[in-house]
Amino acid sequence: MIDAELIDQSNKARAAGLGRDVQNLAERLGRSAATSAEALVEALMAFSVAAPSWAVGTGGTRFGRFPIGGEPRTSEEKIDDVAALNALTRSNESISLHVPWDLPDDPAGLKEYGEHRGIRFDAMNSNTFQDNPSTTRDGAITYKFGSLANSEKAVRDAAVEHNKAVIDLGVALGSTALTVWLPDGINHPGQADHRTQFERVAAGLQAIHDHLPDDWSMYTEHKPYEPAFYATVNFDWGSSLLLAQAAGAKASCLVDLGHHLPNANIEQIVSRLAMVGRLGGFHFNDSKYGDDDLTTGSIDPFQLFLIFCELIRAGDGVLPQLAYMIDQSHNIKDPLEDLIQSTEAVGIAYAQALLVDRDALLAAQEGNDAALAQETLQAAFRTDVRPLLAEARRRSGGAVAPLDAYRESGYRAAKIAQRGMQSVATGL
Ligand code: RM4
Ligand code: MN
Ligand code: MN
Repeated sequence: MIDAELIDQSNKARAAGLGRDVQNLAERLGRSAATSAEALVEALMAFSVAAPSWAVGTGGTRFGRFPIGGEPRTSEEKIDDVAALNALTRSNESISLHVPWDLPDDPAGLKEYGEHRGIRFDAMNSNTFQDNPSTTRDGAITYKFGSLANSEKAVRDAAVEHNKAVIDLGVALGSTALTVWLPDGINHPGQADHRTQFERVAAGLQAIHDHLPDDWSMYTEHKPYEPAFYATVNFDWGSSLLLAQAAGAKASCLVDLGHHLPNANIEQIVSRLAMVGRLGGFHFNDSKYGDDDLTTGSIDPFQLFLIFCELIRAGDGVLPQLAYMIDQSHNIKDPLEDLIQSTEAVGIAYAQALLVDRDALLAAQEGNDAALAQETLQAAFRTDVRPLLAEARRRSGGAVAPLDAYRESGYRAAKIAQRGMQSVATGL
């Protein structure tokens, strides 16, 4: 664990500087109660973004993987890493499991393990993009040609059963949501029929939906390509919406920021889905070309800001309660450092979106004053809100400078000593 004493020492050294920065910012902001420094700090203190269990290890690429060492070997060790992250940020209070990469023998024990470390279980993820022991059954069943859209009924049934089992496991862990990202699609034109595939997936999702407990939600996550490269069944937000509608009332759409064709206007997609009440959640990451899974906000922080503006618009001034998660693959950075940076980027975009003078923006929009509308957005986006994030962390018991504190803690070296240099977290 990250020692509270260490965080305290690290914060003490930064206390005076932070105090001055917050004070300066408070004087400059303070326009209205809703956008005061105090209101922003409180909003940030209440915000948490889930960490995926598969991102606490290095992901690698199709061409290779460079283990950083000390990577978690079990779901318990993944929880340890998220707990360490949360000790620093106080904004990552839950972990999202991927099954069967995470397949506890003793769910009640794992739940308790999380509880002792202050970590809840976020949305569950089902994996039908690989064969796995619980569904392949002696090689008779394979997802090579898809799961819910497979031409063989036995495979489709196995995929539905896997999702139901993931829901049951989630119930035992105290989770309340299932995210379904499917591999189904077509690699070669003519290989399968678009419509038949879609109808099969819709029917499968319906069956899975009917297994959800009353207080559960289900998220359909679209992606334009990968693992299928000619067409994927759930390829865009339109298909995702149709599938969520077909699945049932508890289903809504999950937007992974890396799952769009180049130049897609993601904030507009967010607006549309929110408008029809089917925006379920996010997988945060950033990208230049495709599903690059880079550090959130590292390539296009303005887009992230605009997405949060749409969220605040949807919640009429407050952030809607959706499933917020980071979904990244860390190739060359220490995963925990990358998650610290991504969490910070999400918080920055959130705070900046809260800062937007919504009345002024509306007046500019209704008055067709494009220049003033831009000024209004830029005034918020150009504000360095980082002291408010640091203050929110400090008040919650986290680190003013989480990356520095992480390095000072020697956490990675300790984990290398404990877990070894070649440990592996996920099953890819
Ligand atoms: C996919 C997608 C899913 C994630 C897998 C590992 O590209 O983003 O959300 O579960 O990767
Ligand atoms: Mn994702
Ligand atoms: Mn992805």
